[in-house]
Amino acid sequence: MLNLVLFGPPGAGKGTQADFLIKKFHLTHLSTGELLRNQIAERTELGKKAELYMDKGFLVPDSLVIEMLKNELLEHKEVTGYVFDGFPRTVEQAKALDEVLSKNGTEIAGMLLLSVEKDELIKRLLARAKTSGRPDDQGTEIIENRIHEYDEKTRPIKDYYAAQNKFHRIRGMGSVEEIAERLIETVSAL
Ligand code: B4P
Repeated sequence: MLNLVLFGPPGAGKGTQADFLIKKFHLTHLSTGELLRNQIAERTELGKKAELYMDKGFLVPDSLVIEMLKNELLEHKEVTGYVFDGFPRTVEQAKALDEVLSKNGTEIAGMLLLSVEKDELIKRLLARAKTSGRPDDQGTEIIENRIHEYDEKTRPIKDYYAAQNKFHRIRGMGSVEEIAERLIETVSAL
């Protein structure tokens, strides 16, 4: 199996680039942001709890997200690999992911950090706000919260993967196609 973690601040292009990786390497896309938005749309208990955090730009508690991810992995046993998009977002989540993958006899092959300047992140998310309808894209205050959560809770995961020699930084500025080429080159060399 080829399991990749696509990593980066909000607006780095994770969702955008995941599409290229799943096509090129025949992988399954697993976005916790998308799963959570589906839960909210379906008004499930999990969705109602998650919404309280997401709408303000805060991370959803680990226990909720880890449980949801485990259930999702159980549903897709016959896959050739995953692109984990937006998961893990805390060291706790990274450890839980390693545990569940190792129980299935597999592991993360590489963690790919899309590196993008803060001004550009805000510009992209405000542009998306016009069409996405996503409450967490509406306004710089919420977007700043998301970036702050990333800096405080998510960025430290970099060291977790670096210690396993799995960390790769990719420049996330430029056209979508240019960035996809950089990613594909890195993954091909794993
Ligand atoms: P996500 O859905 O993961 O949202 P995100 O971090 O903003 O990334 P997204 O995929 O949307 O943006 P992208 O960079 O692709 O999470 C949303 C929320 O869910 C979180 O804030 C949190 O509350 C919760 N959550 C999710 N997972 C969680 C977890 N594991 N633990 C706890 N909470 C969790 O793209 C952004 C925009 O940029 C797009 O409009 C795109 O078109 C544009 N873009 C991309 N590449 C570009 C380029 N090269 N040039 C110009 N624009 C570009």
